Formats: sequence, C-alpha cells, structure tokens
Amino acid sequence: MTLFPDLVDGVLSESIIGRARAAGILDIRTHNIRDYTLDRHRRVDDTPYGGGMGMLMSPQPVCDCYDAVKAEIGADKRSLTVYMSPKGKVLTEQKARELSGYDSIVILCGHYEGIDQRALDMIVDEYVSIGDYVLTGGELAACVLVDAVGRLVDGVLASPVCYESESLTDGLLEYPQYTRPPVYRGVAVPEVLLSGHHANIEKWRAEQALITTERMRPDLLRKRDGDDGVIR
Ligand code: 6GU
Repeated sequence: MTLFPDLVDGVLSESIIGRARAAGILDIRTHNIRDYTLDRHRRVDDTPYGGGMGMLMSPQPVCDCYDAVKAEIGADKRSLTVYMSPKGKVLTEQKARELSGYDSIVILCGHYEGIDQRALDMIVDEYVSIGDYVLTGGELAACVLVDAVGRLVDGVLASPVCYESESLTDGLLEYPQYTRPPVYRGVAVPEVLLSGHHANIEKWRAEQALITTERMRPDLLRKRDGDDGVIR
C-alpha cells in the first residue's frame, strides 16, 4: 500500500525477485492508496491538528485501501500487516526468516510526515525499520523488506544451500570467494581452494568466516545465539 506504486514495482521487477514473480513463486501486488480517496480533488493528505510542519496522510484512503487488500487476500490466509517506519524494530536476518513464514504480508508505506495515528492503530500489527537513518518514505524500505523476505521463500533461490552457507545465516559473515584465473595481477587464489581437499576447504572457510566477522563486524560475534564469549 503506497502512494508511489511505480517506484516499488520497478525495483521488484528486476533480478531474482522479478524472476520469482514472473514464475509465479512470489505474488507481489502494489495498491495505490490514492485510488481509494473519497476526496473530490483526489487528495490523500491534510495538515496536522495542533500545528507543525508538513502534511499527514489522512486515515480514510489508508483504511479503505486496507479493507480492499484484506478482501483480496481472503480470511483463511495467515497474514501480517507491517508499517515501514524508523520507529520500528530494525530488520535483521532473523526477523526476515520469521516474516517468511507468513502466507501474506501487507506492507504500508507512509509518505510526507507520516500517517494519522488512528489509521495505524486500526490496521498495523508491527512497525519495521531498515536502519537508524531517515528516508523520505517507506517505499525503498518496503523493497528492502520484500527482497530480504522474498529470497527466503522456497523456490526463489536456486537451492536452499544458497542461504545455508551465506552471510548472517549462522550469525557470521561469509568467507572470501575466488574464481578464475588462479593468478590475477600477481595475486594467487589461496592454495587450499585449489587442492580439491574438501575437509580442508570447509575448515579454511569456517576459519575465514570467523576472521572476517571479527575484523569487519565484531559486534555480530557477541550477538550470536548462545554466545558464551568464546570465539570458535
Ligand atoms: Cl522503514 N521508513 C522511513 N521513512 N525511514 C526509514 C525506515 C523506514 N527505516 C529506516 N529509515
């Protein structure tokens, strides 16, 4: 649900998510909140009571759009309504995994200075942020959410192995990877990767994941599930 459906559709029509949509694996629909306004000038915003800067999105078009979306989803689906907002909990891989378990997710994008609180209280289950900075609207954040959650849906990636070994799945960053040629501008690929010795390669990758995480994001090591402070 957005005032800028073309922005969202453009981003989510490319690459892996775009392909999954074309293949019918992901059903992603945009709904223009403006289509639901009862205002004769098609307005969707108004000045805030009590004064202050900017404009607020009015409750009527938001709630009527929501009713139409819910009718489309049907009552039998396990569905969650998320409002993209810097007030929300910051999106993590764990949160993305949790959201990927729903049958459908309704994402509400605000613009201008936000949305009338009554509409939010009536329809939103959860607020989600994508980081501690402010965007001009929720659309780009919604695209980030759909990308992060969509790729976890069965059939979107080539193989489940794609997310078993990658960054953050086990709370660690990914080990470095190399392709041909074996020497590029005088720099050789680590010897062990050319050895064909799979046990040694696995051991090297596990070590490199730890080293990379310690060097780039030491905070992630302290946050791992069941962390006892020992680096292994
Ligand atoms: Cl979800 N929305 C907006 N407007 N700004 C943000 C955000 C969301 N997450 C981080 N900044």
